[in-house]
Amino acid sequence: MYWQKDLETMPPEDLGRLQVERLRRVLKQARRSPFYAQALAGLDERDLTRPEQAASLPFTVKQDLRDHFPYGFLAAPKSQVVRLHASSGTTGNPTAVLHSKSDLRDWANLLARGLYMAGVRPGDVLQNLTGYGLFSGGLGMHYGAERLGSMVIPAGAGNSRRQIALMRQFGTTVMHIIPSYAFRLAAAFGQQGLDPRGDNSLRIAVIGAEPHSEQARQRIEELFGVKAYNNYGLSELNGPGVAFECQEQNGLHLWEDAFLLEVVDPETLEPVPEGRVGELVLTTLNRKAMPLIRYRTRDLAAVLPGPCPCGRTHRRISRIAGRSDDMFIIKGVNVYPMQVESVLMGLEAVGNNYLIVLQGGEAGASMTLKAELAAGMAGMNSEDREGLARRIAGLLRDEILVTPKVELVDPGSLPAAQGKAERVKDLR
Ligand code: DLL
Repeated sequence: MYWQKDLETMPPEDLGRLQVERLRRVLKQARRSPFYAQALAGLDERDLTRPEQAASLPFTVKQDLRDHFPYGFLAAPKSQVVRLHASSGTTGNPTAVLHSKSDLRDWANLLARGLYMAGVRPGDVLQNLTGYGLFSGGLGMHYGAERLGSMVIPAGAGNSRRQIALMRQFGTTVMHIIPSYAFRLAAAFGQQGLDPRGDNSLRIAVIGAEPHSEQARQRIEELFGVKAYNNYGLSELNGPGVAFECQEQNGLHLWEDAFLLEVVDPETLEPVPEGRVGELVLTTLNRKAMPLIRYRTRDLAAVLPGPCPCGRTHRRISRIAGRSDDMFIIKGVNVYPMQVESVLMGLEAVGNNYLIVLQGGEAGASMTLKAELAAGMAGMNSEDREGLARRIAGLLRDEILVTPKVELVDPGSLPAAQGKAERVKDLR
């Protein structure tokens, strides 16, 4: 049932002690980098005796990584670096993340742990449908699944026809996939006259890399007849496998022997209590080449209270409610795309792709929601379309306090991204 029982079920006090030990070690290591030599000058890590005292350390933000690109965070001799990944950011310098051999070993092990927790076993055939290359989802998941001992098909992103062929030829039982692509893949099964539920051997989907609602997860489970497990991470902190859902599907266990977890109010930077949504702040506890101390992820989630029936003691976080960068303000109201998505995906007649368009103009800002109809609904007459659009506008007004203009379009007519879906187009 467990990949590493001792670590996964470690009593919280022991886990705390392990964290302090590792925190001291990683602070010492971090100060070998040019950035932390300055940022942590004068620190004596032996003063830290409890994990909570990490709150006295300075934060690290993405801009620091950009400003000290490419080697300013390197804390080990360059000859020990064996891999580079980069974050998928679209603006400015990319952020380079450097890994040593032991970093890669630790990362693969964490992923094997998560996959095993979700029910993946040696003998499974895992098709990895995320991009290989600088993106961490490809190679990261690849080595984790190999470490576990499953057979990996390094299919990479896109080319649904070939994906489906591979799945059917090799009897794929597990797929690693970005949620928005899972919907397109299901549609591609249909276009070939195949049933995504019946015409493959899939049992498990591991989904992550972009925010998605609980409703989207349920749709993926139904479409493919699988269990879908959420897997969270970001390249700065390895990539996939920072937190992973167990078979209870009640939040994601964040691996606290590898990351020190804090949740802060993104405005005041003060800690928020358990159960309240805030920004995840993470410290790497094991990294050698590029330790990060109190890294502000920009991702919003809450620590969930109470123990998990699976027996693992590592605290659970809620699914990511959104990134603080994704939030948009319209008519004075803060809105996250996930709020819109959960309304849309709760309606059977609505499909899986949508786009929020924000426009300025003399009459003030406006929000238009373009949503695809569900596959069987393309023939819906205009009167019914208008009725459904009005209903969606009403549900959204209740959820986000703003009434958008809703346009229902035919299935497959909105642009589909190659990698992560873009949900908001801000033309203001
Ligand atoms: O997306 C790492 C990854 C790959 C995770 C494959 C899971 C599966 P980046 O490209 O650096 O790394 O993007 C990281 O994606 O800060 C979140 O905003 C978002 N994200 C990642 N996983 C989830 C998830 C990879 N499960 C950024 N739910 C993060 C919601 C997620 N958002």
